[in-house]
Amino acid sequence: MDLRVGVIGTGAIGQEHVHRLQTKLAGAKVTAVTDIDLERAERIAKKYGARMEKTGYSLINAPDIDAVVVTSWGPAHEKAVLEAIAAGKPVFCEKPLATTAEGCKNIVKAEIAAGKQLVQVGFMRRYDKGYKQLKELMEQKAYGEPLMLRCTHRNPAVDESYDTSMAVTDTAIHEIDCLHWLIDDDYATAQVVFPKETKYTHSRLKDPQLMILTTKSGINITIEVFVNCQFGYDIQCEIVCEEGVVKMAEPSFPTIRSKEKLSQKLENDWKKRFIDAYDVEMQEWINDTKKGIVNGPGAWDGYVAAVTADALVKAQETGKAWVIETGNCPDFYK
Ligand code: NAI
Ligand code: ISE
Repeated sequence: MDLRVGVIGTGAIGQEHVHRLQTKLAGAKVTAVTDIDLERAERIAKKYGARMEKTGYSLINAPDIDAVVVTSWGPAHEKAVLEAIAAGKPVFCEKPLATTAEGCKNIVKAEIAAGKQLVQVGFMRRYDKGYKQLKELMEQKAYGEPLMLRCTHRNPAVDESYDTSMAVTDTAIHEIDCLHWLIDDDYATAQVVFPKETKYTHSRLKDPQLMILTTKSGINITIEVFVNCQFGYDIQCEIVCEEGVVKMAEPSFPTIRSKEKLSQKLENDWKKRFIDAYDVEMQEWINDTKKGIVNGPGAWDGYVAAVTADALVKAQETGKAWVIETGNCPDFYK
C-alpha cells in the first residue's frame, strides 16, 4: 500500500517535493497539502490530485495521513515536527530542523520521550553521488588520514532579504551537515573571516565569507560562501589527505570547441545540481518509513548542525573563534 503523505508548505521546495512524490517516486502518494497561503495550497492540491487541509495541525492529525513532509519556512518547522511526534507520525523536515539549537533540542527530547525515531532532516547532500564517492574513499582510508578540506558554496546571486547570518543558516548549513559525516569527526571550533566585499552585495550582507571549522582530531575545514558570484552555482569539495588529494566530481557537461574557444557549461540552479540527490533522499525516506525506521540524517544531526551554525554566527558577530559544544550523542541515536 502507498504511504499516504501530507505536505505542509507549498512554496518552492514544497512544490518540488510534491511533484517528485506524485510523479517520479514509488510507494507514496500525496493525500493532502496545506500552506498559510491557502490559495497556493488549493492550487497545488488541485494540480496534483490531493486535498487541501486548512492547518498543519489538521493535516498531521487526519486519519488518512501516514507521514508528514514539512516544507514551510524555517521558523514554522519546530511546531509542525513536534505536532507530528505527538501524533506518532514519521516526519521528513526540510532544513533547518528548527531555527535555534534550543528548538532542535526540544525535538530531540520529544522524540526520545516518544521512544521511537520519527524525524528525518532534509540534508540531501548525503545522498549526492559526488559526496557518496568521497565518503567511500574516506572510509577506505586509501590515502591516509584527511588533514584539510577546502569547499566552496557559490550562488549566482541572492535577493535583498538575504543577510550575513543566512550565509551560515541557509547556505553553509549543507556543508555543516555533510562534512562531519564525510570525515566521521566532530566539530571543535568555528571562525569566520570576511575578505574584501564584492560590489554586487548590499549593506546587510557581507559577501564573500570564509568559514573555518576545526574538528576534534584537528582537521581544518574552510568553506567559502560567495552568494553573488555571478557566474553559476558552484559546489566544490576537496580533501587533502596524508598521501593524496581527493576532489569531488563535478556535474558533467559537454566541452564545446567553437570560435577559437574551448568552453563548458556550469550549473546555475541548485535544484538541478542536486536533483538526483533529492530523488534518492525522498525515495529512501519512503522505503524506510514503510519499514518503520529512520536511516537518514535525524533530529540529532539537525541539532548538531544548529549548534555549529550558532557558533559560526557568533564568530561572524564577534570576529572571534567559538567553541562548538554539542555534548554526547544520546544512545537513542547511535
Ligand atoms: P518558500 O518561501 O518558497 O516556501 C515556504 C512556504 O511555506 C510558503 O508557501 C509559505 O506560505 C509557507 N508557510 C510559511 N509558514 C507556514 C506555516 N506556518 N504553515 C504552513 N505553511 C507555511 O521557501 P522554500 O524555498 O520552499 O523553503 C522552504 C524550506 O525548505 C526552508 O526551510 C528552506 O531552508 C528549505 N529548503 C531546503 C533546500 C534544500 O536544498 N534541502 C532548498 C530550498 C529550501
Ligand atoms: C538554498 O536555501 C538551499 O538550501 C540550497 O540547497 C542551497 O544550495 C542554496 O545555496 C540555498 O540558497
